Amino acid sequence: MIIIGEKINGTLKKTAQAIAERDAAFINSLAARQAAAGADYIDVNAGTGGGNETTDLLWLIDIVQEAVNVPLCLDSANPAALKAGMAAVSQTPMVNSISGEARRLEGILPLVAEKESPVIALLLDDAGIPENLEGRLKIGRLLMENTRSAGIPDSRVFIDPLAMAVSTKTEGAVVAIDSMKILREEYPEVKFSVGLSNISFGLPGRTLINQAFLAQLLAAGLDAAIINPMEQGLINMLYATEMILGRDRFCRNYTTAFRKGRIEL
Ligand code: THG
Repeated sequence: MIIIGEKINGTLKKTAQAIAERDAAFINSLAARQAAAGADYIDVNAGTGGGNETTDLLWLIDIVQEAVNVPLCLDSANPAALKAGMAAVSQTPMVNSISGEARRLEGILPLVAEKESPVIALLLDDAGIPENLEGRLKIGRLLMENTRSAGIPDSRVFIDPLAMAVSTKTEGAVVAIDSMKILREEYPEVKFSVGLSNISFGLPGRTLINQAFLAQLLAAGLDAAIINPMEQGLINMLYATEMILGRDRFCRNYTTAFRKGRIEL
């Protein structure tokens, strides 16, 4: 599974402060620690509070690219910021994200097609996040129609089913998992990604909930997740579950991770 490190996010208080103060050491350390913990991509989200998102994003990109040799996941709803970011990166980034919102389809999809970037596609539209399964599926199908007509191969699209916090939506996880299962049948080449930790918002013992959800998502064929790669229990669960699901020949990944201290109990 592709690990996208979530910690450089301007909606988090400490990161927002570091961006505002241009505290390069703080950002550098977050990037380095996530890469060392196994992040395949580093998510960079400049947030929208206070500063200029495009300027802030470009600053973050520079710092992260100096710190690590890992591609970026450019996290913004703003087509102009994403365009500037895509021109500034040294390795093909993941674009996070398009959705069924007209502004994003029009502004971001052509950039993704041109640069041949993988892209995350959120199951929401101008009316928001649909609560029920049918609403999610409808947006998924619309998104696939759009990516296909833009010439983007299905295999470069990561659908994000958007799990709502289970504390407020009893079936938040189930709706996400079911939409994955159905869209996977309809579009066998398409990939799936989630922002994992939203599921546990507002509840105690969050890592336990994140881990239980991750195991179910992997069983349903999850390909990527935006997570905190320093959350040790989650990494443990990832290796064990991939092995249990028959995706780890001779248990090589699991045993190697154990030997190298990547898995730790
Ligand atoms: N899908 C996609 N992109 C996303 C999300 C998604 N990007 C943003 C977000 N969701 C994923 N990123 C984060 C980054 C940090 C945290 C959670 C998600 C985080 N949260 C703690 C919390 O919620 O309590 C800490 C908050 C704090 O420190 O203030 O750390 O779903 N495509």
